[in-house]
Amino acid sequence: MTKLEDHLEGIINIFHQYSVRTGHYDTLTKCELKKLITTELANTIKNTKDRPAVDQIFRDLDEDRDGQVDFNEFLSLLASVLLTTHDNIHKE
Ligand SMILES: [Ca+2]
Repeated sequence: MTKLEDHLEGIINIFHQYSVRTGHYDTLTKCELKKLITTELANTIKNTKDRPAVDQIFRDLDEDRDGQVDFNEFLSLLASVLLTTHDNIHKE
């Protein structure tokens, strides 16, 4: 596997680590999403102590409004996190 392929698989593995916990094994509940963000993205998404902020992130991601964030919906969070990380690297 190449380095990039390895990273991509790593992202999927982390999503699954949280998605399997409660409810459907392949989607994130709000609680699982919050745990993932506060644990795995602690340096990137800062305002997660703030409950309304997490609620807002969840609402924005849950495009089909089924109360779950699936991997497809999670991709928009990944895209914005990648963009922020890229911007920050150029600022340093
Ligand atoms: Ca959904």
